[in-house]
Amino acid sequence: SSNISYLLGTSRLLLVSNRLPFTVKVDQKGQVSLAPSTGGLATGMRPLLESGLATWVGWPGISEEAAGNLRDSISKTLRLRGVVPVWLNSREIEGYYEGFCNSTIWPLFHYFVERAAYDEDYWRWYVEVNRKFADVVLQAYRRGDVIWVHDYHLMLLPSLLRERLGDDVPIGFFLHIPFPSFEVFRQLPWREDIIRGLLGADLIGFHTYDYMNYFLESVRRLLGIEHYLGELKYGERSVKVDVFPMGIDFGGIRAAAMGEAVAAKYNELRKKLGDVKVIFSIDRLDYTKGLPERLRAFKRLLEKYPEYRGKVSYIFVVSPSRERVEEYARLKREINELVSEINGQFSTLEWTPVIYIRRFIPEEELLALYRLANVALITPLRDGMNLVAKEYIAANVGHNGVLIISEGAGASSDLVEAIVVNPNDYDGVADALKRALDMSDYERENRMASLESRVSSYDVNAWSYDFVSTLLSFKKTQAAEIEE
Ligand code: GDG
Repeated sequence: SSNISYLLGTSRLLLVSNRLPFTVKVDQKGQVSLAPSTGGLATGMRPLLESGLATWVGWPGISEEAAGNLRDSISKTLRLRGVVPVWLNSREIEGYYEGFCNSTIWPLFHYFVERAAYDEDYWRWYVEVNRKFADVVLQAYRRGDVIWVHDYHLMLLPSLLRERLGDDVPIGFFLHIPFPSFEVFRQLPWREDIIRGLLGADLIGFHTYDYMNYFLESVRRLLGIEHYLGELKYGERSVKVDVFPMGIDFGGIRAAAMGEAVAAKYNELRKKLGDVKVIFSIDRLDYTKGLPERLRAFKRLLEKYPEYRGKVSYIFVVSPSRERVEEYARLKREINELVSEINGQFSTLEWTPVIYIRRFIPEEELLALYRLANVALITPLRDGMNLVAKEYIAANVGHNGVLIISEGAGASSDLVEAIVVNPNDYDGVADALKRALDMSDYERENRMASLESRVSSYDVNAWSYDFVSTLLSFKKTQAAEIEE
């Protein structure tokens, strides 16, 4: 972040995302507290906020009604931390967040086409809330600010800001989820609005080349605009499109994983588990993460290779997410059934095949589990990047682990020394598990060392530096060309 400071000079970075790096909690006595939000975006960018280089605009995670008469004092507390809240009422949360964001865009962009709801009202709320964000950003904006908008909740915002701030203000946009192929994207009734909304930015970033190319193809097919080396003309302006595979706070995670608290937790868990090998995964509860499929693959391992019975346990952590969307309740039931089926069929008095933890676990425990795990089984059906895979590499300090990653995760194009699998191929995943469990020390060491050097060299600081410097230098060339 010190590099970024050099880059920014006297400018401020104005980060805009749906969620803030803090979630506001109000307890029964009306006491307000701020809990740091987890997730890659929050942990990755929080240092920029704490160093005073950035101001952050976003939704505090509770409704305006729930905040009630504490609203203004919460806003004040947040402002002292460099955060500007966008308050949403429960109608807006329903229509925009639970509706258009999580019931239309999220399923469609992850290729769950039949789950995508096309609802005029959702769309109207999406437009409305994007406008609301624009108003708050404009109030927070100071001359010289560099604006960086994040993710699928705010795809109209770049254009809304451009209209009101003019062409000189640098505006970047980064998409944290996949951008789907044109055949899927075209199903969206508001496809052109979305594309035009995004093209208000100077720089549009994606995790992988595939996502970038799908986006460029959509621009070409819908607007007839061709690009040259990722640059295109939109009206009078130029727009650059590029790839920035998001990283993690490698140094921070490595240091914490080697710290005393995690070591104590690690020793405690190791003792409790005895000498079984551990397969581990952690995901938010989400149908994109391939959770039932993964349980079926683990079951296949126990059926196909009975020698692992009693020898390996799967620690399966699912943290709560978007509880109010009906799809998620159904998924929870399906997982419950599969876990009890596997445990009912294979458990012994000494051994439990699937250790299912369905709650948010503290960071120390998470890091201890990363250190402990012989195999990290990260097999989402689709995932923009997947930071868990990268965190595992940072925290697996003893190099005693093997990473299995799905080809549906953006991270699979970064982490080429992992074992790459198709998450729908249960036999293939079972075989990959066997291969990982039986891997020689030599091969495991080598793979882990290469993965480690990838993940440590392009960490989250390098990522944000890369994005902001690309945005600023692109802006500078533009200005120079206009002067000529
Ligand atoms: C989106 C994209 C993309 C989860 N449960 C617990 C916990 N976590 C932390 C993990 C990790 C983060 O949450 C999850 O990040 P992912 O990248 O794996 O997935 P999404 O939340 O879906 O994020 C994704 C990302 O944006 C960034 O661009 O990679 O593809 O979908 O940091 O550690 N942390 C703790 N306890 C939990 O129970 N402590």
